[in-house]
Amino acid sequence: MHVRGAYLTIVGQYLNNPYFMPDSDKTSSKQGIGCKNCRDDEPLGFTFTMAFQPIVDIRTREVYAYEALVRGTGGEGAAWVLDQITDDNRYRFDQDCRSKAVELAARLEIPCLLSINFLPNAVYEAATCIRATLDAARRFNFPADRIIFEVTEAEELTDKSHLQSIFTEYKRRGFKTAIDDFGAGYSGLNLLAEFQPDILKLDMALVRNLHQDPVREAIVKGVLGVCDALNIKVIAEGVELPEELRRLRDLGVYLFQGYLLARPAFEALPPINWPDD
Ligand SMILES: [Ca+2]
Repeated sequence: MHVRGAYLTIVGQYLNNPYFMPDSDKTSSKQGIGCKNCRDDEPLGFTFTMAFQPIVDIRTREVYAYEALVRGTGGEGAAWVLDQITDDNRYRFDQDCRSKAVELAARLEIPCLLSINFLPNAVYEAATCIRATLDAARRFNFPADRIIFEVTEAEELTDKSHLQSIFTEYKRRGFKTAIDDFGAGYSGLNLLAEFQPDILKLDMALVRNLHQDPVREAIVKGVLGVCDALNIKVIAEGVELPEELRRLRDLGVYLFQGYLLARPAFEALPPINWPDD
């Protein structure tokens, strides 16, 4: 019986605040929504699309991945899109988000990884909820092993074993997994102790002004040590200042995302401002 009612979404960003994360779903414990809602062909009732923001490897000056972020078709921000979601359309929306991200990634000929966000309490059964993504990957000829699923820890996880089962299933299907916004949420190192993703994204709050902040630097160093020992890649997100990038690079980080490098681009792959040194 599917009673897990939270939703899965591509987590978008406000135009003026690229790192906006929506509040955890207040209706996440609502009962009675299940597989049927995914299968129904009810129209969504609104249209949306995606912007893409690169995650770059400064060692090779190549794009490591593009993160897909929801947008209105008229360029409206993520909040506008998320405001359209109701109990009746959220599963449809979840599935459409995945398909849309994969479709656009294929159309834009993204040659690297594609990163898709989801909220863990949104998936009631990993194997079922993954089917549409696999279908889209097949339909648009986008390899499943080039898809990363980012799960934010900004939402309190009431059931870590559930998240673990989702990640296990995703890995089994060949997807990559990432913990998003690490350091901003509830679980932190406890979450990491439960399972080890392929990738960890350092939250912008840890990145911000790290070059002037010995405390943040010490925390980041510790996290990097843990990730190194566990063979987890680290992405610094929300990088805005060259000094932040330089200090993180000196600490061993080489994957970066943020306004310093590129803003999200509407249905497009933006140019990248590579650091000078
Ligand atoms: Ca994200």
